[in-house]
Amino acid sequence: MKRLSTAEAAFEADFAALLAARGGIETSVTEPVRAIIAEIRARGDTALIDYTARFDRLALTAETLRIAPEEIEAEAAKVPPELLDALRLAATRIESFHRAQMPQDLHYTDDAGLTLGLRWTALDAVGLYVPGGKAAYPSSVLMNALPARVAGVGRIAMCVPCPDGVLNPLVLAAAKISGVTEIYRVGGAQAVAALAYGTTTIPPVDRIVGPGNAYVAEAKRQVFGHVGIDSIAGPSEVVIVADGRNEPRLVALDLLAQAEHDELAQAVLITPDASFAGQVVAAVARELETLPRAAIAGRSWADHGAVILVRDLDEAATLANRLASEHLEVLLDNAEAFAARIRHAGAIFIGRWCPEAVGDYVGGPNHVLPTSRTARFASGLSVFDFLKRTTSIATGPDGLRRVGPAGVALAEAEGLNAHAMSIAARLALLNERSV
Ligand code: HSO
Ligand code: ZN
Repeated sequence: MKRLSTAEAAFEADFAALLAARGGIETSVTEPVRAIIAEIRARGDTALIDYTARFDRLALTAETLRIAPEEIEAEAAKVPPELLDALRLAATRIESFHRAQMPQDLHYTDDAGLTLGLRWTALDAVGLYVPGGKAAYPSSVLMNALPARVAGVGRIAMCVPCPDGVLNPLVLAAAKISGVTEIYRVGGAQAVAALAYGTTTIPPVDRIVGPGNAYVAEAKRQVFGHVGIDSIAGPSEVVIVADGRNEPRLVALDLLAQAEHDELAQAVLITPDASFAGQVVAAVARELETLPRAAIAGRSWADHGAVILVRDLDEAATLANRLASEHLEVLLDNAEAFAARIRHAGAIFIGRWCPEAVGDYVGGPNHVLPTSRTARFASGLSVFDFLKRTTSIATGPDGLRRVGPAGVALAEAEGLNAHAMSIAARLALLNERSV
């Protein structure tokens, strides 16, 4: 864990090093992924079945690639009722928040007499990648699928690797609750390629979302352009701005909640209170003695954790903006006022009773958020990732008379004569008729 202090001369250099340490894209898998995508494009289902046998030790046929509805039912029925209730509560809250995001169309006639429109429509089909193993978070299924459904996407096709054929009941229950229309037991770059280009069994989709390992991320990069993708997620991160009036153990647990995601995750505490900082650091060490995921969380805290001592909360706000973190917790008296000063963060958690984990599961806003300082220019997943806009212009003779001549002038200046004439010829016709 690094200790920084704005009062020290070395601060700017230390802080720059902290910022620079994030990011970095895995590129060593570029070639193998290219080969996998080419195979899927050439041999479709057969290649998908071969790769699944090789990587997941699972023998599939064209009939069993897709998980049958009865199988989904049977697996989902294994989930304890209280856990199903929790999933449903989360789903309801996520759904209503995303419904509230739905934008309005535009349609108005302007001063020149042109009627201008902008209409939002949903994508036809979306692919949702769900990683296998421990990172198969049911909450992430809800966070990816529900915005698509709320946006009005017709097909939501999910791919999830099932090593040795093992299904994850909670993931399947989450898929069912959130309106996923079809589920395939395939993973890796081959699943991304199948979703992007389609096979006999898996019809192609228009956009692929969801987290995955380095192969999945690289495959998404390579199919981008042919289909849309969400942003490629880096390791998770949290910045916590806390004063000395917090319970050190609670702040330690919030830091560890981020650190336990990944050895590369980053948890940063910003505080004006040096003795409080010491108490939090001690509490982190204490909790690590018993935390089940201490190996991961301890590595993350040791390698990427940081405590930044500031002279006042103005400095804290400036640094939080410069860090542009995925998550920002504001554990202060006047937390709302502080949060209002933050412009760069994926999601803000306001007040001492609002740990980031609330937002991971049951808050309502999405937990798929921009990492690695991309909150400077990017946003979390929302209905907008599943919608697109079509604009329209309608005009009759009057509107054309008003704006046409300027269009002709610009077209001529660009040397595009057919453009100029397509307007000018109409203007000429209008002149003749009105004479
Ligand atoms: N904090 C993670 C999301 C997550 N947490 C899923 C628990 N499950 C990235 O925002
Ligand atoms: Zn989390």
